[in-house]
Amino acid sequence: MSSLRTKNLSRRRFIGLSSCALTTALVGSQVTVLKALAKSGDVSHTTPLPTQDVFTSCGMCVNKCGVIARVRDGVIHKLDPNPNFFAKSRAMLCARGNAGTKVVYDPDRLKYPLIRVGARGEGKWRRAGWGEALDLVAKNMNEIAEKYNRASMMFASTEGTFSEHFFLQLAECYGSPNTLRHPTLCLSSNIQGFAATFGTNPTPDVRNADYIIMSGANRAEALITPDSIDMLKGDGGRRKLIYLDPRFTKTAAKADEWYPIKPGTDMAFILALINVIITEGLYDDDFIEEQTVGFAELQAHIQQYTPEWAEKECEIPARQIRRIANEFANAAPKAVYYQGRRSSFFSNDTQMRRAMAILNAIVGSWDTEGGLLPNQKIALNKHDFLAPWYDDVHERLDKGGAAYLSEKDGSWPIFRERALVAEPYPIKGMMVYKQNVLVSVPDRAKSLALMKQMDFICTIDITMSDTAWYSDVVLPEATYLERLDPPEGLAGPVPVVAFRQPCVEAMFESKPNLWIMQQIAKRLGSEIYATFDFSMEEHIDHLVKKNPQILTDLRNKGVYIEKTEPEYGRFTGKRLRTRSGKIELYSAKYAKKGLDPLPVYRSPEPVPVNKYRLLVGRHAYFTHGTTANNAYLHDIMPENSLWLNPREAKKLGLRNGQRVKVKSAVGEERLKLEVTEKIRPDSVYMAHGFGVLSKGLSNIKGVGGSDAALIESKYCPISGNAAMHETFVEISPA
Ligand SMILES: Nc1nc2c(c(=O)[nH]1)N[C@H]1C(S)=C(S)[C@@H](COP(=O)(O)OP(=O)(O)OC[C@H]3O[C@@H](n4cnc5c(=O)[nH]c(N)nc54)[C@H](O)[C@@H]3O)O[C@H]1N2
Ligand SMILES: Nc1nc2c(c(=O)[nH]1)N[C@H]1C(S)=C(S)[C@@H](COP(=O)(O)OP(=O)(O)OC[C@H]3O[C@@H](n4cnc5c(=O)[nH]c(N)nc54)[C@H](O)[C@@H]3O)O[C@H]1N2
Ligand code: SF4
Ligand SMILES: [Mo]
Repeated sequence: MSSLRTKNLSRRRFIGLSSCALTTALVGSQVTVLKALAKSGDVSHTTPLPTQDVFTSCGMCVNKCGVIARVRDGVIHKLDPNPNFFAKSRAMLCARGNAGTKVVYDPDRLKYPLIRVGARGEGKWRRAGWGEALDLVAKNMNEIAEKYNRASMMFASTEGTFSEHFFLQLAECYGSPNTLRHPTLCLSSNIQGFAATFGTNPTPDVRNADYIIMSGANRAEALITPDSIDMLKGDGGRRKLIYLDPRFTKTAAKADEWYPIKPGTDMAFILALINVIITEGLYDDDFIEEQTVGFAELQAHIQQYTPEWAEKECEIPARQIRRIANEFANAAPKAVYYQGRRSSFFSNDTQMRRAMAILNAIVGSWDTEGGLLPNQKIALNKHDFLAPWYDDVHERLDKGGAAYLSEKDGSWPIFRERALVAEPYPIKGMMVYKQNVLVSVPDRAKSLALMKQMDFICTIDITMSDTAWYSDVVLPEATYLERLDPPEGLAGPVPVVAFRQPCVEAMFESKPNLWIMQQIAKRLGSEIYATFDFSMEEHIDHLVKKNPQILTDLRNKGVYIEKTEPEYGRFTGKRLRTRSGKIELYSAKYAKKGLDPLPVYRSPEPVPVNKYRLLVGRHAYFTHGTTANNAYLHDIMPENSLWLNPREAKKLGLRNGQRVKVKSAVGEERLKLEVTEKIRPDSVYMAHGFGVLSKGLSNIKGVGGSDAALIESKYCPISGNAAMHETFVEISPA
């Protein structure tokens, strides 16, 4: 095994082989490619076939697991897990990670810059040269700045590529504060709730915890490494996993106990656990005394939340709540109430996450083996640049829309609401990088309306996503297996640094994001370009300047790691990044803002008669709404269906497999019905990623229904995080 840079295959030969392979790859599988190669005469039968094993990181989801790409004859033959990456990915590649080769050799991938010629969304395109396409982007950006304001250009992006940084740099240098990042569709409430309590969003030490409660975190399907693997470690019955989900998921199947909790009531369950732990004196006295503030206030506040009260809300029996509270406290500090990642469930999500944080704190599950660990990353040298100054730029459009709105991430639902009425100013241009707005932001009709009012839309993607389909210019980025991407520290119980190096030459005319950003910057003027005047190699050298060993290890092992086991007690005697410097059970900061300083329970809106609550969530084969068209994954799951409990199906006279109409206040979709005991009678569920608008996704066009078209736009008023489970739907035969 060796890195790209140390192989003896000459570059000239490598390029020759790969370009031959690549034209063939367009029409068939890798096998066809290899056969064609063998026949083409390019491959000499007297010399052994060239072989390369390239260390890189998976780009199929946020986890960035370590990969060894097996490159044969200039074609990526197979992707294997990198055992050196054990600390983060436990030497695993999931189904999606394995299917990564199909991202490169996908006939549907974007090949050239495209310029729209028909009406928006009509799908009529003209192939353009990079020069022409980039000129058009820069021209429109300049016009919007002149006609309106620099803030009238919005920049939507999602992490997962390591090089989103350059896109954000472009936004900053152009002079727009309006960056719309994925956290408000994902984990903003989590970050907010835990940071308000601990000053950081901690990492659970799942591997060493004896008792884990997971609610709204389906780790066996919604993979987060290393948690997904670590939670499965049963050790002679020592380990207990309690799981709460309105659906019987794969995680439920792996758990010791599963409770089909009533959606939106987790906070009642958690508050009741706190109530039992406090009233029965099961908390960690010394820890609370030394490391927390506000216990007296919590003690008084929690009296009302008895298990008997909670049972009526969450439908988990009071005696089970008492037992679980006792078991949890006895296992502490090796006990975690697992905070999960996506917290775009209900509008009370930040306070629900606060309750989780408080529960962990009162049993001392903090900075200790098997508990919550302060978030840590291996720091790299910062990339500083001097952005041009503009006198007349507006503040964020969504400013003040939520109590703690992130300046960098914004809030998609709030932003779009204001943009649609041009209040306080119009939004006229849209740059999109690796975000699928029409699929990932609830209430698709509103996103379409937003796009309709734009003077200009440019999307940088690897495939013809719905958002690309509705754009004016579409720019093809090289896929993650074709790019050199900068090193990045990944948080975890054991932090690591990962990076990407190209396994094959970028196909067709696709280009890495840094190059695209540089070319746009060049056209926007010398002051902006000055901040981009470096090569990726120079950028990487800069990032590892303080510790060049990082790069050496990345090249030789595919990962940089400083220790193999988690470190505990790092914060002993140190101030936390909260106002008091301690864990804030009672949040004085929230009180001052007029927010509940302790979590106050409010019942979710009841499900109206003849309606169902729509739930969304992951499944193991796809990443968000993005990978359903991947040929390998499509094979495993060709379409989505609507889960409905048999009791309700009978009531509605519907049968398994029939097509149904699902109608919410904002949309209507048709898809197949799946009658299953795996869901509560008051809820329905559908997987994400189907019902696409784009006709450039051959495998899934016209198949299944879109959840984004049905979900109403609601959000948490503290974090601005979207609330995706507050939509009710009616079901009828299609
Ligand atoms: N395979 C795969 N893995 C992924 C991703 C992916 O797209 N595909 N995406 C990654 C990303 S970005 C994220 S944010 C994470 C998301 O990770 P998770 O948040 O764990 O995943 P979800 O499946 O979105 O939601 C979890 C579960 O919550 C349940 N649920 C709904 N309402 C309630 C409720 O009120 N209470 C409780 N207790 N449960 C409820 C749903 O039925 C669902 O099974 O996954 C990451 N991992
Ligand atoms: N209905 C519903 N909506 C949701 C969720 C849900 O469960 N249900 N989950 C929410 C969550 S937790 C999250 S994190 C968000 C995520 O949603 P998004 O932020 O939209 O992210 P993705 O869906 O991962 O990818 C978006 C786009 O990136 C493109 N892409 C993939 N790789 C590359 C690359 O290397 N370069 C470029 N330029 N583009 C690339 C894909 O083709 C896709 O069009 O969705 C949120 N929205
Ligand atoms: S969890 Fe799967 S898709 Fe995500 S980075 Fe790891 S291997 Fe890739
Ligand atoms: Mo997410």
